[in-house]
Amino acid sequence: MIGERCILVVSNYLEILRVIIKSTLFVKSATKPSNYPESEYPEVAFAGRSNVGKSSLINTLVNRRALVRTSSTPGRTQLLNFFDINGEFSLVDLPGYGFARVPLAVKKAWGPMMRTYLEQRPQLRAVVMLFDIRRVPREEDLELLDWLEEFEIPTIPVITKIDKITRNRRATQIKPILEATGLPKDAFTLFSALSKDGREEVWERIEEALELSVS
Ligand SMILES: Nc1nc2c(ncn2[C@@H]2O[C@H](COP(=O)(O)OP(=O)(O)O)[C@@H](O)[C@H]2O)c(=O)[nH]1
Ligand SMILES: [Mg+2]
Repeated sequence: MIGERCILVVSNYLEILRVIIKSTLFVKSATKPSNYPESEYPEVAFAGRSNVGKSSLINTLVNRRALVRTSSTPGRTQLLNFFDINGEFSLVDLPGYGFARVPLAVKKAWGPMMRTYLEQRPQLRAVVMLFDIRRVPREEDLELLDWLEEFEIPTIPVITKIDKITRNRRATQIKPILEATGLPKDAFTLFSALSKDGREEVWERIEEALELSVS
């Protein structure tokens, strides 16, 4: 896509962390709307290429080491995985993309599966979109941003694995991400599952999107 990107970026306007994790539960996996959980809890989904750190981010947010399975052999998950948090809202681990050794049929199914979810999930309040600090965004990343724009879904852009890059090289590493996405630097939260940097800020933005009341 050429030209200005017009994404609804979620702010962290409140800067107060309110959510307390009382319970976490894997609900189910699904590929199509008829299998999505019927709950009407507000929902936030996590998207990005395989191995970018989606599952690690969710585990870090909820303080569980392995609520969501993480993997060093990426590309297997081609399902939407739904998690219930506190019986108040849902987090969804979306299927990754961009792993070379995935059958063509699986690759082809990804686009329609994602578009269908983004279009047909009214309780979806925001998508956390992850970018690896060491990688230049690729076609599917930009395609996803186009869909988020098209369906007017509030977006929380996150740059992950910042622990892999020394502090003084970060600006240089981030530049191609800013250029490819057309988003300003302050649209992104910098995150590390290792150091937990950025955890609070991601939560603040999720809360903003969920409009959670003080509990
Ligand atoms: N150093 C570092 N490694 C990470 C970070 N986030 C994820 N990883 C590692 O990257 C690999 C893929 O992570 P995973 O969460 O499974 O990615 P997913 O495929 O997007 O769900 C795993 O080996 C994780 O331990 C991070 O912030 N820092
Ligand atoms: Mg994963």
